[in-house]
Amino acid sequence: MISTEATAGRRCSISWASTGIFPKRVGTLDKHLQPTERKGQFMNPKFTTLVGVIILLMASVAHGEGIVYDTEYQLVREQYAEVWSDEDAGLDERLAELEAKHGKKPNIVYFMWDDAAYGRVGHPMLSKVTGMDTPTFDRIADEGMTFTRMYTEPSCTPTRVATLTGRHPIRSGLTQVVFPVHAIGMPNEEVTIAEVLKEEGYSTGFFGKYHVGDIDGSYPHQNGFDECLFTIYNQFGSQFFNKDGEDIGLTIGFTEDQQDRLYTLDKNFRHKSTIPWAAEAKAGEKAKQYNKDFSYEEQLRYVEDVHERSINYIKRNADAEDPFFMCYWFHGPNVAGTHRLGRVGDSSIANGDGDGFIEMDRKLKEMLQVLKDEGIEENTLVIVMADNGPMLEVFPTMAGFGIYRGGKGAFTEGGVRVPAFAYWPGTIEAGSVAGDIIHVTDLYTTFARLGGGMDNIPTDRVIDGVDQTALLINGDAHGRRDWVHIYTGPVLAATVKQQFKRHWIGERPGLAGSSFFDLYKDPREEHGMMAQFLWAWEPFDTMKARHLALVEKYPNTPTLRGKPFEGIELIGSSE
Ligand SMILES: [Ca+2]
Repeated sequence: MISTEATAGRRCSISWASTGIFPKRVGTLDKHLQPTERKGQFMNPKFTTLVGVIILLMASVAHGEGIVYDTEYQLVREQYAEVWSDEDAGLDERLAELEAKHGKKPNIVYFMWDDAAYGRVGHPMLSKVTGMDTPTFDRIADEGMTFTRMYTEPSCTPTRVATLTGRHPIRSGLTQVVFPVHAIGMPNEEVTIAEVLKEEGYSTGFFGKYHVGDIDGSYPHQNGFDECLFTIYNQFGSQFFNKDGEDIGLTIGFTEDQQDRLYTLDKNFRHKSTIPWAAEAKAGEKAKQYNKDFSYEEQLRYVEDVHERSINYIKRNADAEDPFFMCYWFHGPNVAGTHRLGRVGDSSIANGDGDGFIEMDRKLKEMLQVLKDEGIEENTLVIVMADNGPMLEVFPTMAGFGIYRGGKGAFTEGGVRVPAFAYWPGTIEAGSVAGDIIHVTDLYTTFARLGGGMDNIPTDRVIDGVDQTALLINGDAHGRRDWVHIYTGPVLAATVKQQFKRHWIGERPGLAGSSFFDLYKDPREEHGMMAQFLWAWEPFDTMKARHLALVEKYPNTPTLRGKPFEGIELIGSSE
């Protein structure tokens, strides 16, 4: 039995773990999960303010002064103030050495793709289970870091907003996936990671699936990106919202062919097929519609063009004086596979999304090769990850693979725990595996730290992302988060703390309910427990209450609505 003191102490003395006296414990940061006399005090806003002031006064906390983190982080940071301060000093030295060596801050390439189950790539033995090989992902895992607990939001738009803003998307009012024509978007007042880095002189590029709004002010070139080719929505528009999509039953009733002729009165119920689903733009200029129409050919042209522009962007910026931040958010592979054009796939599940993964793997390989050829791979952090769990609703176009329960949209692990890797030769330990919890918002704060832009993070709102530079550089068990709140839409659906999880949805009022899970023993969340976790009832309740109390102090922004496609020069349809 390991005492609480010894468990917490592993972070203070790494050598303990290596002696074998204390088996490695992952995810336990907070010494106060179990009830203590301090719990009630944290509910008092005055006390919370006092803690905040104390933290601010501690000169040893050298990073992120003034940032309003979620309460949970404030409490954990207080417990590790000295340890993390020392660790931060070491990290600063390390980063300064790198900067001196390369003559600039690190480039950051953020490669994100759409919808995948944890384990789908980067684990060759599991890849064989689904009948495909993705050697580039395997190589990234071999030569970089695999995150085993990367949490996202449960769907596309929310995750993308979360990572751009460093905040749970409910805080900026964007809790739903944007489809044609919702006419909502990320408020321009949000300060994106591109803006944070731009302020430090970074060049910024966005290529691929953006999907955070269809109204003026929400587009990437209006939110810190210098040059962009971006989708307003997702892949459905180009692939399913057309006659081909209807012929194979993926869409019903979009085209006039399938509309009732006799009783249809309202001609405007269905949107016209001239909706722009992709646009290109430069900062300060008006965006221009990119897609000619809704077709699979247009989708493929887009995927190829995004790739080409990403590669060219890297080449153009490799030798530049300033570092660059590039988002290459792959427009697939879930429904961007090669199967519908009749190409020959390499996977054993040709005609499924396996082909799409293999195509993505090839593109990733090319991109990594360019970083190497340009001589910048040792000064470039590459993050590679999916944005949420698999979209199980379109089986068998997407495989039903998944070791966790649920897919896209679910608050169970299958919805929010995704394949994710970090690659930075010479800096990130090859073949390392992180058991620490990391949330997609953490990338915001971590990128800011690496780019020297912590001071550009706004201090008038809650920031959910915490700096995980220590995890990247010092490795497993150096993470700074042991919790995550999981929203589904605007509802706080579950909370994870350490290896435990509590579902809030389905709770019985007045009783804790069988809603506690031990994710180590029951990763699929199939055995909800109550009696065993009566100790955790109050700590979880308190955790939720203090998270929501901060929302009262810093209210969420209501969903921003506007006129669709304003700010985009439309070219119309070629049909
Ligand atoms: Ca997605």
